[in-house]
Parts: sequence; structure tokens; C-alpha cells
Amino acid sequence: MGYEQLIVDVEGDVAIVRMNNATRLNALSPTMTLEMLEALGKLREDQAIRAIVLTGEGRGFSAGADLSEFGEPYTRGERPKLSLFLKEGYNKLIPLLAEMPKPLVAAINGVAAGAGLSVALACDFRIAGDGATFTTAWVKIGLVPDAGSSYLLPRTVGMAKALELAMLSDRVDALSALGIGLVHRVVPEESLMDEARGLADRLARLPTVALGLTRRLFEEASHLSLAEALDREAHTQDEASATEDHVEGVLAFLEKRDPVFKGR
Ligand code: T3D
Repeated sequence: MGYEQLIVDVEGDVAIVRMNNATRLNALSPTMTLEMLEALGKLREDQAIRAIVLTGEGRGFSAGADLSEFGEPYTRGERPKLSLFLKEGYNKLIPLLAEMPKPLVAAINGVAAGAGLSVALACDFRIAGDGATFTTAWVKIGLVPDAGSSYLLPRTVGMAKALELAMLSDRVDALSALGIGLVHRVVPEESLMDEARGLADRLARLPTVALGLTRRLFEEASHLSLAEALDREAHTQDEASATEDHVEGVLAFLEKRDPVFKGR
């Protein structure tokens, strides 16, 4: 199906999702947010897809909320309740990404700001082009971090750095982002998609169910005591060991051959 502000390409078992509102640096308009919910929801259910790359068209990854949507009501003196938009939009999109049962790679091709940064943070891997930049942006328009960044940013870079980024909202370049652990890798802009695609291909060859459960386990464990985490590990190991891929992994080891995982 065609989308207005999203391009979805499927190449083998990898889906490439491109945010496509390029004249506004892929600002997350309500249309794009709804389309992402729909497209990513379908990819989540599609057993043939085993990894997803998320990127932006043009020179931006995503500049966050589409501020042009605010202009008219604010000029008229209206004050729409932002929580209503958040609950219908980002508060559905971010969990959809963060709980995706297959790996997500953000290929950050330009600026990631505000909720655009949140989208990147909700992915498993962040590969940045060497021209990418990052800014929390919210404080510059008198807002607080949303779209999950109050949760995801401190967990990614630590509380002290997260507060600095959120309060000062400086624009951070790709190498600085690498230095604080905001991204996993920085690569030349021209090879960004090849690198992201290569990583996605590698991830798509791994036991997909175990990858999704690993992410879920880490998320759950961050709220648990050690005793509770051990218990969750035991239950989750029952889920992982019920897969064909577990049996294949063990047999391949014993037979001294490479495993062929099928993602089930
Ligand atoms: O309920 C709710 O929805 C609230 C939720 C809030 C979540 C948030 O994400 S709040 C944060 C929103 N985002 C921002 O405040 C960022 C605004 N943009 C910028 O600060 C800068 O554009 C950037 C730092 C991202 C990039 O700067 P630069 O110099 O590389 O590009 P530029 O020239 O500023 O932008 C290029 C064009 O994109 C420009 O349009 P023009 O002049 O060429 O017609 C600019 O207006 C447009 N653009 C950039 N960001 C947005 C945008 N248009 C709409 N919304 C944007 N967020």
C-alpha cells in the first residue's frame, strides 16, 4: 500500500521504512505518525520480515513534532491540550517500536530532534552518518521531553548527560553522539544505508524470537529486583527454548556446522 509521508520497501526479509516529509526534515506530522503506526504494525505481524531499517528521506532523519501544525491554532489564541495528541500518536508509536519483536536499526541520515530523537532511541541500533546531528529541542519551545525520551534518554546516555542534553538542548554532532553512547556507530554518509542494511541482514540471520525476547527481558529487568529478574529469565528461557531456532542452534553446534535460523 502507498503512503503519503512514508516509503516502505521490502528487500528479502528486511524492510526499509523511510520517513518522507523531506521539506520539513521529516517532521512527524499526524499523517506520518498514523502511517508509521499502520506500516510498522503490519511489519510487526509479517513473519517473513526479520529486521527493519528506519531512516529519513533527504537531509534529515526527523525534526520531531511538525510545528507547522501548531501555527494556526496558536495564532488564533487556542491552546490545544497536547496530551490528547500525544496519547493518540507518539504514545502508541514509541511502544510499537520499543516492543517490536524483531530488530530495528535506525539509519540516522541527518538531524534527529525532539520526538525524532525519541524514535531513534526506541530502536535497537543507531547508526549515524558522519553528518548527522542530534538535539533534544523541546526546551527551545518551552516543552519537556516526550515520546518516551524522559525514559529512553537517561537509560541510553545516563542521567547526568541526559539532563544536560535536555536542559541545554545543544546540537550534538555524530562523533560526540558516539562518545556519549547515543549512537552505536558513525559511518561516512555515503555508506550509511549499506552499513545499516548490512547490519539488518546480519540480524535477520539470527534467531529472531530470541532477539525480541532479549530486548523484552532487558526492559523488564530494569524494573525488577535480581530475584525477580532471575525468575523472568527462567520463564523467558522456556519461551526461547520452545523455538525451532533453539534446537537448530544446539544441533548445529554438536554437528560442527553453521546454524540456519528460520526466525521461529
Ligand atoms: O503534542 C505534540 O505533538 C507535542 C510534541 C512535541 C514533540 C517534539 O518533537 S517537540 C520538538 C519539535 N521540533 C523542534 O522544535 C525542532 C525544530 N527545528 C529546528 O530546530 C531546526 O529545524 C533543526 C535543528 C531540526 C534543523 O535545523 P537546520 O538549520 O538544519 O534546518 P532548518 O533550516 O531549520 O529547517 C529546514 C526546513 O525544515 C525549514 O523549512 P523552510 O524554512 O525551508 O520552509 C524548517 O522550518 C523546517 N522544519 C524543521 N523542523 C521542523 C520544520 N517544520 C516543521 N516542524 C519542524 N519540527
